Amino acid sequence: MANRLVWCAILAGVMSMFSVALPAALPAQASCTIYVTAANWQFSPDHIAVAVGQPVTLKLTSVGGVHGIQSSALGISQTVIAPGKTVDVTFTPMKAGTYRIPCSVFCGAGHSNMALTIEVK
Ligand SMILES: [Cu+2]
Repeated sequence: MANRLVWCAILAGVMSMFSVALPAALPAQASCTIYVTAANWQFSPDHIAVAVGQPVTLKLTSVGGVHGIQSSALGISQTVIAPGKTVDVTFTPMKAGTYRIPCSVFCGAGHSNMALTIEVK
């Protein structure tokens, strides 16, 4: 399956629309929600992009197998993603970079290749 990129563009879009005309009206922290589905053995999307300083909520679910994410660099504590349930993870990325988050629950043959990439810019 090809990589898919979801760009959380709420804040970027607001800024491009209003930064010249209405700088004082910018919301300091527009929040952003991204749905991510785990399966054996891939996150979908497996590549998301978010903005520095913008709170992000990931809504995570699984359609096959038990998976997980964890990133101390991004402030995401160990989170188990189980089939048929949705778990929310909210974090605020503070440092630009590309963060590869491997599946944090051993899930079988494809486990070592399963990762979610979060690009912060
Ligand atoms: Cu997994």
